[in-house]
Amino acid sequence: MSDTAALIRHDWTLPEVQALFELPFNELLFQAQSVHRRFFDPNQVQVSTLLSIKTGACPEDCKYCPQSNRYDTGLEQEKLMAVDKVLAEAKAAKATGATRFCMGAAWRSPKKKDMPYVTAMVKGVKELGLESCMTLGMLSAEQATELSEAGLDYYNHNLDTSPEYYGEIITTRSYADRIDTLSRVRDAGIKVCSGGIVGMGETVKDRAGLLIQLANLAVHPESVPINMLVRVEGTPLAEEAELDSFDFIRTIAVAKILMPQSHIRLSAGREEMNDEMHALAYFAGANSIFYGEKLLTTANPEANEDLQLFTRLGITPEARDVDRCDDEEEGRLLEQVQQQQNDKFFYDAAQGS
Ligand code: SAM
Ligand code: DTB
Ligand code: SF4
Repeated sequence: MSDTAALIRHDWTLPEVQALFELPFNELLFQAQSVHRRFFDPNQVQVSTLLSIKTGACPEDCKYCPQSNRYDTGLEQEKLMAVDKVLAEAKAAKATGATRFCMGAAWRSPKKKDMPYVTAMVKGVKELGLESCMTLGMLSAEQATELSEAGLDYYNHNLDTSPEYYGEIITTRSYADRIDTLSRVRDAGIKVCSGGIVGMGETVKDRAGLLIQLANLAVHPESVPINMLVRVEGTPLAEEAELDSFDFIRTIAVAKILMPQSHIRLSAGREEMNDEMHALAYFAGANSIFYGEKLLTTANPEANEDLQLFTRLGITPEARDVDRCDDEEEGRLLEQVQQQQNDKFFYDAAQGS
C-alpha cells in the first residue's frame, strides 16, 4: 500500500479517534501538521465568501440556529434575493480576493419554484470566474442533478454532531436524511462540503463520533467546516457554556488527521477567536475560512483583520482549484489584494494609527 493510501482511511474506530483526542496537545498538533504538509502548502489558506440568499423563517428546529421560526431571535425574515443582487455581491466578493462564493438559504429543502432562480445564481457566479457553493437544506436526486448541470462546484450540508447526540439538537429531520442528501450530492458529481458544530454541550465522544461519520463516508468530503457554536440570544443554546479554546483546536487537528486531503474550514465562531487561536487553528491544519464581516446572520471578523493576520503569519490566499486556465490572472489579483493591504498597513503604522 502506498503511503498516501495508508493515510486516507475510511475505517476509523471510536477507540482510535478518542485516543487521538486524548493525546498531549503538542503531540496532536505535531501529528496534524505533519499530515497536513503531505497534501497542502501549510502557508496557504483558501478564502470563501458567504451570502445569505434567503434569511429566516425556517421551519426546522435546529437548536443552535437563529433562523429557525421556532425561536424569537429578532431576525428580520427575507424572501429569496433577486438573482442580479446576488451576482452583484459575488462580483464584490471576487474583487476582495475570494475564490469561492457560497450561498445559503434558510430552507428545509428548496421548492420546485425556487430551482430556476438558484440555478441562475450558480451559472452567474461561474461566469464571474468564481467557484460556487450552495447550502439549501435537503436535496432530492433531481435537484442535485439540476444544480450539477448548472455548474455547482460544492454543496454544503452538515451532519452537525454525532448520531447519538443529534436528537438533542434537531428533531425535524433525521441523521439518515442528512446522509441521504450527501449521497445524492456526491452521486450528482458535486463536491461535498460537510462538517459540524463544536460547543453545543456534546462530549468528546460525540466530537469523535461526528468526525468518524465524515471520515468513514466512501469518499471524504472535499471541505469540512468546523463551526464553533455562536450562542445567539433567543435560541435554546444561547446559555451554553463557553467552549475551551484548546478543545476546539483539538477537533480541528483530529479532523485533519482523519481527512488529510480535505480542506478543513474554520467557520462560525471566529469573531470570538483571537489571533493566537486563529494561528493555532491554521497550525492544526485548518486551511479555509469564510471571509467578510458577516456569515449568514451573525458577525465574522473584518476582512482586513484576516488579511493583516495572514501577512503577520506569512500566509497567502489559495488560488481556486478549477479552471486552471486563468490561474495566472487569479494569482495576480490575489497579489494585488495583498499588496494593497500591505501598503495600507505600512501607511497606518507610519501615521501611528
Ligand atoms: N438550512 C440549510 C441547512 O440547515 O442545511 C442551510 C443553512 S444552515 C444555517 C448551515 C449550517 O450553519 C448548519 O448546518 C450549522 O452547522 C451552521 N450553523 C447555523 N447556526 C449556527 C450557529 N449559531 N453556530 C454555529 N454554526 C451554525
Ligand atoms: C457552515 O458550516 N457554516 C456556515 C456555512 N456552513 C453555511 C454557516 C454558519 C452560520 C452561523 C450562524 C449565522 O451566521 O447565522
Ligand atoms: Fe433551518 Fe438550516 Fe437553521 Fe436548521 S440550520 S433552522 S435547517 S436554516
